[in-house]
Amino acid sequence: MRSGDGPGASPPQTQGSLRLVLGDQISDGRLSSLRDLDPRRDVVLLAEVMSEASYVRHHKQKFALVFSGMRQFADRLRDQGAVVRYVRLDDPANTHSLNGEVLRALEDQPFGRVVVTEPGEWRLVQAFDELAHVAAVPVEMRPDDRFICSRAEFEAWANDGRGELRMEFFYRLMRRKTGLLMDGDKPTGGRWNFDAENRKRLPKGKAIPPRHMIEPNGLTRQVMGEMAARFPDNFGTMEGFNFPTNPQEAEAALDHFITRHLPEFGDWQDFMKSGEPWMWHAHISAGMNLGLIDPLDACRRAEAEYRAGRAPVNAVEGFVRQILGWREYVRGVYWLKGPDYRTTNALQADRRLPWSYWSAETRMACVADVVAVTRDHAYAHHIQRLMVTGNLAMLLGVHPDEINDWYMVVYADAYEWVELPNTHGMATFADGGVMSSKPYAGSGAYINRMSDYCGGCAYDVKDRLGDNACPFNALYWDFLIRNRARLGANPRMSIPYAAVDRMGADDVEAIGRKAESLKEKLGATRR
Ligand code: FAD
Ligand code: DLZ
Ligand code: SF4
Repeated sequence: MRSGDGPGASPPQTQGSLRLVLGDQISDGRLSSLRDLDPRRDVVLLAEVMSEASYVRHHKQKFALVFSGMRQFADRLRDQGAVVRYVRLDDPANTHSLNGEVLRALEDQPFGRVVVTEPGEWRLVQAFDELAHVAAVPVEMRPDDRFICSRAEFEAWANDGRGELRMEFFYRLMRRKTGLLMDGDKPTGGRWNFDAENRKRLPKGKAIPPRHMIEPNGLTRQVMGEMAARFPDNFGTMEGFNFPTNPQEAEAALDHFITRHLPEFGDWQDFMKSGEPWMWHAHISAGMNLGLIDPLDACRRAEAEYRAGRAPVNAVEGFVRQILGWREYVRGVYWLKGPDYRTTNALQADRRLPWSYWSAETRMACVADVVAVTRDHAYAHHIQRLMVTGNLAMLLGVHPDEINDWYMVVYADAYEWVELPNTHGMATFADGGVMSSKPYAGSGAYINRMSDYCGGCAYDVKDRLGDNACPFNALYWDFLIRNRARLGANPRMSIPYAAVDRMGADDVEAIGRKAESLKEKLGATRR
C-alpha cells in the first residue's frame, strides 16, 4: 500500500480506479482520493455497512447525519457526471464491511487500483492494510490534506528535540505558517492567547442569541425515519437533530455563528447554563468533521470579522485557537502516539461508568443537564464535556475503555482521531500527561463558579462531607490524595497539594470514606 505520495505521483492508469469514500470524507472538491477522478473510467464507492454502524453503538442522530450526508454527496457527484456505486445498509447483497464492499466491487468490474484517502481511525488503517494483502490490485492510500497541518509536519515538530508536547507552542507555529491573526511577525493584539479574558461568569438576564435551527431536508427526514426504526435501542432521541448534511446547510450554520455569536464567543466560552446547549458556541464540529466545512476557511472568515471591526480580538483569537490550535493538535497527537495510545491507564482507573451517564437520572443537576442535552442533541459544549462528565469520570476512577466508549457513542462529532486525545488525554489524564501538563480536575467550587447549575441542585456545593454534600468535593480531594505519588511532584499541582498538606489525618480519612461511599452510591463500582 502506498501512502504519502500525492495524486501527481501515480503512474498512468490503463484501467479505471475504484475510489472509496468514507462517511466522514464528504468534502466537495477537497478530497485527495477524488482529485484526479476520471469520470469516464473511474467509479466512486460509498458503502453503508454494519461494521461502521456497530463498532460503537452510535447515537441515533449520528446515523441520520452520516448516512444523509453520504447519500447527498453521492447525488452531487452524479450530478457532476461521476459514476457512483452506492451501497445502502438495507441492500441484501451488502457484505457489511468496507473491505467486503471493495472486494465485491472488484469482482463485479475490473479496476487497475483502489484509491482511498486515509481514514480517521487506526482500526481502519489496519483494515486497509489487510485489504492491500488480499486485493488483486494495488491499494493507494493518500494523505487526508483537509487539515491545516499534515501528519508529517506535526511529527517533525513533535520530534524536534522538545521534551513535552504543548498545544500553545504548536499553535504559534500554525499562526506563523498561515499568517492568521498575525501583523507581520507579531500576533495581532500583541498577545498569542486571550484565554484569560474568556472565563467570565454570565450575568443574570444576559440574552443568548437564538440558535440557527436547521430544518431537516427531505432526504434527512427519510434517513431519520429509517434509522430510528433500525436502531431503536441506541442512545439518544432523533427529534433534536440540528446538524448540516450538505454544504449549503453547513454554510448557513457557519454564517449564522459568525454574524450572531462570534462577537461574544470569547466572553462566556467557559460558562455553562442549565437548559442552554449551545450558548455562544459554533456548533460546527459535526459538519467540520464530515468535511462539509473547511477549517482554514472558517478561521479566515472569523479573522475577517475582526479586521472589519465587527468582532473583538479575544473572541476571534479564542475561536481560531480552537480550530487552528486544539483541533489540529489533537489530530497530530492521535497519529503520533499510534494505536497503543488508547491502552494506557496512567491513574489505574478501574471502575464502571455510572448508569446516569445514559439515563440522565441523577440528583446531580450538572450531570443531569449535560446528559439530557447529549441525549437530545448528540452535542454538548466543551466545558460540559471536560468539567462535568469528563471530570466526574476521572474523579470516580472510571476505566478508560468505558469512558472512551461513552464519548464515542454519544456525540455526533465523535471519531477516534479527535475523541481519544480529548477524552483519554485532556479530560481523564489516562495518557499520563501527553496531552496536558496537569489533570483538569475540579471540585464543586469550579462548577459553581462557571455555571448556574448549583443553585438548582439537590446537593450543597459548599459542603464536603455531609449527607447532602456535593459529590464533586469529596471526590476531588480523594482524587488528589489517592494519586499523590503520580501527581504530587507536578509544580502545577502545588497549590491543591498545599491544601491537602494542611488537612489533618482525620480529614483525610473522612474524605476517603465519603468518596468510597459516593462511588458505590453513584454506580461507579469496581469492574
Ligand atoms: P466551539 O466551542 O464553537 O469551537 C469551535 C471549533 O473548534 C469546534 O467546532 C471544533 O472543530 C474545534 N475544537 C474546539 N475544541 C476542540 C478540541 N478540544 N479538540 C478538537 N477540536 C476542537 N470534538 C470533536 O470534534 N469530536 C469529539 O469526539 C470530541 N470529543 C471530546 C471529548 C472530550 C472529553 C472533550 C473535553 C472534548 C471533546 N471534543 C470533541 C472537543 C470539543 O468539545 C468539541 O469540538 C466542541 O464542543 C464542538 O462544539 P462546537 O462546534 O460548538 O465548538
Ligand atoms: C460513522 C459512520 C457510520 C455510522 N457508518 C458508516 C458507513 O456505513 N460507511 C462509511 O463509510 N462510514 C461510516 N461512518 C464514518 C466512519 O466510521 C469513519 O469514516 C471512520 O470512523 C473513519 O474516521
Ligand atoms: Fe453539580 Fe455539585 Fe453543583 Fe450539584 S452542587 S450542580 S452536583 S457541582
